[in-house]
Order: sequence, then structure tokens, then C-alpha cells
Amino acid sequence: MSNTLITGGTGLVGSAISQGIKLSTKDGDLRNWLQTLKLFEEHKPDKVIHCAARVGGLAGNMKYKGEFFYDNIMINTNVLEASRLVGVKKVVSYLSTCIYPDDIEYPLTEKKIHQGEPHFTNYPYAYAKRMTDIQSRAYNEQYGTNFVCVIPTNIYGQNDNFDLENGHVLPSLIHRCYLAKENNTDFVVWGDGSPLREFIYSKDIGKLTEWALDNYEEQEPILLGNEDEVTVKYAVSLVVKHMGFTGKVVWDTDKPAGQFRKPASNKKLRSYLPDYQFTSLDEGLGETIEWFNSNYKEIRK
Ligand code: GFB
Repeated sequence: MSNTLITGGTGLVGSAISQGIKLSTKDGDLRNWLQTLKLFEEHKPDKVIHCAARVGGLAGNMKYKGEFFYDNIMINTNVLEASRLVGVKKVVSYLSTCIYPDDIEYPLTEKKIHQGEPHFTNYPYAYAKRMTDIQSRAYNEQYGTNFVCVIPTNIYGQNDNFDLENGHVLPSLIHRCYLAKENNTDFVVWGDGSPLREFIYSKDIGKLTEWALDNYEEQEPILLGNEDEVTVKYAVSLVVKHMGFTGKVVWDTDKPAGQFRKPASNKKLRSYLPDYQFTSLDEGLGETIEWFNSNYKEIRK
């Protein structure tokens, strides 16, 4: 993997990739075509893992719909076009289970991505991400490139964005629980805890991505999930346990709940990797919170 370029290399997913040249926004703005082309001409990678994206949790998606559409559609369009022009042999890009149609029969499978309108809370992000699949397939057909997409469920882990308002549920809750413990206040959680999610550890996404980079050749994207669906309430109980919080948990039902569930089948992944061992949410959260507590000053928040 000597000449593999990782866009978004210092973020949640990029930092979980074991090798490669890791780019960050300090190296250039991938929304800008000329800066993107200059980076790719400079590094002339033969493989790319494209992790860079404008992401956020429920509230972030609802608040910044225009920016989430523009930033992601520009970043993805530029990265794939620059990859084509400098002769990159393989690109792995990320979609997400949140880009699926909201009104669809579960479990989610690879064939259902474009079969309807996404959820109202994040349709701009969802459509921008869906176009990465379209651009990849279009380029593969016209230019003979080998651009593939993977579809993770809700990822968590080290180097995430622990923003209290706009972050994803687990990093936001870890940060809020930490502050509640520090300040001896209640630990406020959004909703009633009944929504269901499939959380996957960033280190598993790192390993599965490196497998896809060297082994996955299909046009159709592939779901990366562990089929371990849990309630937000259960996830909260693990955050409380690993943070050693003994105060009161308060449920704020005025806050958005988003989709009730989005279970994804990993039948296709298992057809390739029948014995892959996923990290349990308990173990992954334990490691993430230990890292969080020892790196609090430096984390993104
Ligand atoms: O992670 P999250 O924001 O995104 O929320 P989605 C997951 C669930 O956690 C929702 C609940 O039911 C929230 O109501 N929740 C409870 C909280 N407390 C909190 C909190 O403090 N912060 C947050 N954020 N949630 C996202 C998409 O949907 O999934 C993104 O909007 C992205 O585009 C991501 O793709 C993977 O799972 O609902």
C-alpha cells in the first residue's frame, strides 16, 4: 500500500486506516478543483481511500442542509475526477446507511440505495453521497476505472468529532456524560432512547476498507455492518458504565429522534468474509472513552 492516498486521513475513519499518505484539510481544500488536482498530481497515487466528507449527526444535518449538499458534492466530484485524470487504479469511497430511502422494507440491502426519497432530516447529504455511487459507476463504464463504494452503518471511535450539538450520537453523548460527571450535573440525552441503531467501530471499518481496497472489485457497493442492532438506551448505559457516571440520566423528548431504525444486512459481506470478528459495542466504547479521557484537551469538539 505504499502509494495509497487517504483523503480525510486524520478523521474518524482516515485515522483508523493503518497505512498510506494521510491528507487533511491543512494540505488543501477538496471543494476547490485546482487545489484537488494539484494534490493528486503531486502524489500521483495508484490507490485512494476517500474518507473526506462534511458529516454530522441529526442536528448538524438539519441545520446545515445547503452546506452538507455543496461540500460533499464538490469534494466527491473533484476527488473522483482528479483520480481519473492522474490514472488512479482503485478508489474506495464511503456512502452510509443514512442515505437509503426512508420508506423501505428492512433490512437494507445493496440493491435498495436509490429506491426512494431519503429521510427529511438528511436528504441533502444523502443525495450528494448517492451521487458518489453514480459517478463511480459512470466512470468505470466510460473510462474503465475501478472505483468502488462501501456503505458503513453508524461509525464511532477515536478522532471523531465530539461536538455536543452537531456531532453523531455516541461522540456527543461521551462528551456530554464527561461534562456531567465533571460538573456534577444531570446527563441529558435526546429522545426517549427507543430508536435503534447499528454502531460499528472505526477500527473494524479500517480493516474492512483495507480488505475492499485489495479485494472488492464489484460495481455494486457493499454494506459494512455487524447486524448488531441496539437501542439508544442501551448505548447510553454503556457510556454511563465506561465513564463511571453515577448521576441522573435525563431524557429530553423535545429533541429530534430521526429515523426509528435502519437495520442493514451484511449477507454480501459475509459471503466474502464469513469469519470476520466484529468488535462488540461494549469493547469499542470502552477503548474510545479511555482514549477520550486521556486526550480531552486535543479532541475535536
Ligand atoms: O447519530 P445521530 O445524530 O444520527 O442520532 P442518525 C442517532 C440517534 O441518537 C437519534 C439519538 O435517535 C437521536 O435522537 N440521540 C440521543 C442523540 N442523544 C443524542 C445526542 O446527544 N446527539 C445526537 N446526535 N443524537 C445520522 C445522519 O442519522 O447518521 C448522518 O443524520 C450520518 O447523515 C449518520 O449519516 C451516520 O443515525 O439519526
